Amino acid sequence: PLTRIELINRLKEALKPARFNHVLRVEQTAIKLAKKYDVDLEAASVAGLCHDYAKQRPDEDFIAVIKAKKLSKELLDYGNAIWHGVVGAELVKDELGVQNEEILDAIREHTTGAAYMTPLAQVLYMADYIEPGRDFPGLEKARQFTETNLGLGVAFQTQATLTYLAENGKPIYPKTLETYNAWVPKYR
Ligand code: DGI
Ligand code: FE
Ligand code: FE
Ligand code: FE
Repeated sequence: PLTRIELINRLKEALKPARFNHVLRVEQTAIKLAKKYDVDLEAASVAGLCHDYAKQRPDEDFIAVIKAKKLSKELLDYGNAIWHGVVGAELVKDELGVQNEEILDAIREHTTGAAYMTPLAQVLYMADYIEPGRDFPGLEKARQFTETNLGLGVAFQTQATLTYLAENGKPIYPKTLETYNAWVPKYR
């Protein structure tokens, strides 16, 4: 496997500076949350660094992977927002050599969440949302909830994201709805 420094060099090549800096902040936030919630720090680092590896790839790359790996055809109805995690994890595996399936699942789920998420996947989902470069209404609440209870943070983000998608008439990926049903009623 690549060392952290080697991974960072690969990410620097793959991403624009703003996205690269986001990835470094997500890594540090994920490590901080991992310490608090007793998650493997090395896994949190790799997941944080690699989660947006594929974000700047052209649509054709994702479509090629969906076909080559026979991933669900319903994926073709979506776009980069969904593909860069779900399909991007395959590129992280094949191009960066990350083999740990728990890390790959955390990357797959980092945008949509999932009904069942490991503590690592929850840490990545929240680190991406609350990293220090973010700025949106509700961010301070999201940070406080995440400090209080990781699941409460997951529920808060999921409710906010679904509300945003619905208010703006955006397509909702079925897994995003499953995440909502699994997490939001439980924490209200
Ligand atoms: O890649 P990042 O910008 O760091 O963050 P992300 O991967 O969490 O992406 C967040 C975006 O993804 C946000 O604008 C909402 C969007 N998103 C999340 N769930 C869905 C979705 N977009 C669509 N169309 N459908 C979803 O279910
Ligand atoms: Fe992302
Ligand atoms: Fe996110
Ligand atoms: Fe991100």
